[in-house]
Amino acid sequence: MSEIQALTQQALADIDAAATPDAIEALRVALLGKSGTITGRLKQLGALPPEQRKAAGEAINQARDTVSTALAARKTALADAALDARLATETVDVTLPGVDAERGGLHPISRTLERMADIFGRLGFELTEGPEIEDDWHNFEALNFPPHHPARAMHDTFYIADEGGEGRRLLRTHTSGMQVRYMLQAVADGSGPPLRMISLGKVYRSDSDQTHTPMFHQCEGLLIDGHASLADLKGTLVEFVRAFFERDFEMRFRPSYFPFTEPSAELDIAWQQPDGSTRWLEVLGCGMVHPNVLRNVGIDPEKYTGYAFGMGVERLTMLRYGVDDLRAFFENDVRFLRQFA
Ligand code: 2NL
Repeated sequence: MSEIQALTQQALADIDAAATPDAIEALRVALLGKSGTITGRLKQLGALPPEQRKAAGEAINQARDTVSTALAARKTALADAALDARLATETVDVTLPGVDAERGGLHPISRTLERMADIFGRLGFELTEGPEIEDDWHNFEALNFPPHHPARAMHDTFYIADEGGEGRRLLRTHTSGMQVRYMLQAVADGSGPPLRMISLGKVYRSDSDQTHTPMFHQCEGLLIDGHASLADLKGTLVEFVRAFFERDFEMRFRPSYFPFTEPSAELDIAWQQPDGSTRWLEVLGCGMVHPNVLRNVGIDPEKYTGYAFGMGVERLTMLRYGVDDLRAFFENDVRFLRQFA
């Protein structure tokens, strides 16, 4: 066997043994690259006696072609094997069901907040939202709460630590501070009265048991103009209750007390029990705005009257959807929440 044939045999054996694309590339460089063995033989041709050059040249060229073909074939074989291995492990079962994008939904409390804003919006009430940290004046003083009203006590209200006296701040116990701000603003910029607005949002009381949570939501409304009457208040609230529950109820206004309204009332609805009997259920509190409140924001109670109302969002949500445990709204159990989505 000639030397070039032996070299070719060895090269073919090496190529056959190469197990990776990198090994193939290394062999190509070693054999056919600039300083490769076969390239070297071609370079040495010129040193041979002229009569030997033709045969030697043909032999080397043939070796180069053979090796080159073998390299390409081995490279393809390795690539095919790698692809087969991937196909065997990375199988995709196109008959499997697809992965659904889960669609979220609004929390039932959010749904009620939107529902209230929508119904009162159609009745012409402007929606407002405001700060959850209030000062004593906006939360109590302006609203005619006497200095020693129980709601102002430490055990009912969350006060900001280390603050005392007139300017002490607190987590608002109702959204009424917003009605105060709204009235002050309207008087300042001359846009009202007349005015009508609602406020929606979180309120806080230091209270926690089966039927009370330290945070809950409130919706409050206020209308002031030259001739607002108790009849207007009743008409508006009866209409709201019908629209909210999408049902007709027997309703009654029962006398009550709030510091910021006089007279004050609570609105009850006749609720049909599963056993066929009816029960009066309280749904909201309301009344005619106390003259002291109007005076406190610079509105003349001799010229203007107003009505106001307030309701608990959780309470109305429980009634509308038949939820019997307040805590369900705060546990974030999707099995409960997805029923409202
Ligand atoms: C309830 C009762 C009520 C008001 C809120 C109010 C606000 C101003 C003036 C007069 Cl600025 N009144 N708000 C009036 C009566 C009742 O809420 O049971 N809420 C959960």
